[in-house]
This record gives sequence, C-alpha cells and structure tokens, in this order.
Amino acid sequence: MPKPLNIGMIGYGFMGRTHSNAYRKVNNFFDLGHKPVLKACCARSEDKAKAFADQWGYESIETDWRKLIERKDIDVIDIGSPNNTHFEIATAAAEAGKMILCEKPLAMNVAEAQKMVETVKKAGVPNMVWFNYRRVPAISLAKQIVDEGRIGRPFHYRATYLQDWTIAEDVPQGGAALWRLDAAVAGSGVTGDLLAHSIDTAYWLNGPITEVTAATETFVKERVHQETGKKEAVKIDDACMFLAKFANGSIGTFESTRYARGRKNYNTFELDGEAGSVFFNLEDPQLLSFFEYRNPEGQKTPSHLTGWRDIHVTNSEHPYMDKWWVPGCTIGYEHTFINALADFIGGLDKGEPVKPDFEDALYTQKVCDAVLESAKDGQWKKIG
Ligand code: 4PW
Repeated sequence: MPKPLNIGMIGYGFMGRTHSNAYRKVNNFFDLGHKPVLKACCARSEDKAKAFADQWGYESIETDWRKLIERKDIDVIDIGSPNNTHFEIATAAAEAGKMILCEKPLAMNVAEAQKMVETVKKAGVPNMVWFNYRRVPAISLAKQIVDEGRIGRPFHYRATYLQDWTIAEDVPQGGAALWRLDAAVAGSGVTGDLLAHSIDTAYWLNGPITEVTAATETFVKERVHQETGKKEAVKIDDACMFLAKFANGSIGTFESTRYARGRKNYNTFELDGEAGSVFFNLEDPQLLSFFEYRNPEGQKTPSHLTGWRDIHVTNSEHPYMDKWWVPGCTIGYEHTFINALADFIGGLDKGEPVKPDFEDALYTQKVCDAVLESAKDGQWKKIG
C-alpha cells in the first residue's frame, strides 16, 4: 500500500491544472511507494478555489497560502502561482519543513533564487522545479545518447523557443492569464518564461554555460493593463537571442520570441558533435532525430546507408515508455508532468534527491540574469 503524500496546491491556472492532473494519474501508471492525496488547493478568490477544488477533487480550500503552509496535514507545497510569489512561498514552506515542487523560473532574480537554495538546504526538504521538458521521452533519450558517448566531442548547441501569441497590440498585460506580459509579476519576458526551459535542457545535455552575450527586443511598447485599464509601458523582453560558450568547449545559440507568426510552442534543440548529432522539436514530440557518423555495421567510416534517422520514441526500451501504452502509441504534453512527478516520488521512496532541484534552477536563473544584463550593454557576461 503506498503511503499518502498530502498535497497543498497553490495556483489554479494552466500549471495548477497540469500538476493536479499529474497527482491524479501518477499511481495509475507508475509503481510507487507514495500516493498523492489532493488535500487542499489555494487561491486568493474563494470562488475560484472552490471551483478548482470541485473540478480536480481537492478535499478543501484555503484563500491564504500562509494558512496552507501552517497546516499539519500538508506534506508538499506545490507552487504553481505567478513568478513573483515563488520566493516568499518557497522560503516559508521550507522553514515549515514542507517538501516543495515549484514552477519555473525558480525566482524573479538570482538574489531570490540563491536565498531559496540556502533555505531548502538548511531545512533539508526535498525539492524539485517543474522543468517538465526533461521528461519528454525523446529528450530523455537524447540525454541517454549523449551519456553513451554517441555524440562525441560536442561543437554546437542550437536552441530555439518560438511562439506567436503576443503579436496583436491589443493583447493586454497583467491579470489572470496575462501576467506573463507584466514584468512586475513575471520578472522577464521570453528569457524567464521560455529560454529558462532551453537553458535547463542545454545544461542537462551539454553541461554548464560559462559566458553569454545577448540582444533583446520589445516590439510592442505599450499595452493596456488588464487590472487598471490604463496603458502602461511594456517592460518585458518580447524576443531574446544570445550566444553562449559552454564549459566543454562547445558554442551555442539560443533564440526565443513570441512574435514568430505560426509558431505555437516551437521548442527545438540540436547538438552537433564529432561522432553524431541529435535534433528535437517539441511540435513533433515523439520523434528524436539522430545522426551517427558510423556505418550500420558499427565501423567508424560512413557508408551509403549513413544518414539521419527519426527515432519514433514509443517503444518500451525508451525512457518512461514502458509505463504507458503499447509501442507506437504516443504520449503528450501532460505526460511530461506525470513522468516528472513519478521521478520525484521515486526519489522520495529511495531517499534520493531528484533533479532538476532548486540548485539546478539557480544555475538557470544565473544564465537568465546574465543574458538580460548583457542585453543592456552588449558585453559578454560570465556566469558566476
Ligand atoms: O513554461 C512555459 C509557459 O509559460 C511552457 O512550457 C510553454 O510556454 C507553455 O506555456 C508557456
């Protein structure tokens, strides 16, 4: 019988839904020693908290996150609320001895993230950040291929994260769904929201970045704020491009925008090495493209059969896939959160920490902050 793991969920938006879905499903597919119990969800508005609790099956509600943290019947605090709330909630939760699952980006800036890492370490509480894309089976397979030495000496890392949902000038900023456009709430634009994912994936696959130089642009300079109804200056980066040097000697380019007409969630990366390359595009999430500079007989020289192959990552030999359907049946976006949660609970079962944790997310925050600094003066910035 799995032990209960009592969840206190803060936030009821997009991420509140992805996480709640994971809590409900994880034990149906993974054999684990703990089982999430949806104890309480928390939102400032009682009506919204109630509606969310009814929809997802939470036993109770809170309208003040401090009360939720004080509750003895809560083991895990899940932070799915906007970025400017992460610091205060996470430090209070850690001090109260709660485990923490936090949405990305970890914080508004490095100073906050640093303090959050110190606090969870001091409290000794298990923690994880929902960089869910590590748990796309094709991305996990890329990691396996890299770790097996099949890419060899890495030369290039190339990441793009493109969307198009803010092109219209009349998209307001601020308020429930649009806080991602409000710098006071989000901290930054595409850098923290999208490139944080690309940086986390790059860190996992290709190791740390040592230096960056960046350029950002804000295409729409003013937007109506949804809450005040007034036109206000837009202070987020609508687009960001940066060059990176990696500790392993490879170099990288990263590009992100919400102004790439037709691109919805175009999160891609390619890693090119001496022995091979991998390419992934989230809009085709079940595929990993792999080029191996060896002939099919394993000899080092290429033959007439050498070429890129698209691996359909749905076999039971592939990461996570033995837990889902029969080979050939795909899984999707929501499963990445379930896979991540299964890893977190698996870590609890074994008493082992699970990555990406707050410390990994602090590293990503350092790169994001350096990128935004560099965009101001165009200089190369070292990652401290
Ligand atoms: O974290 C991200 C978001 O804030 C994402 O994974 C995609 O872009 C989906 O929504 C936004």
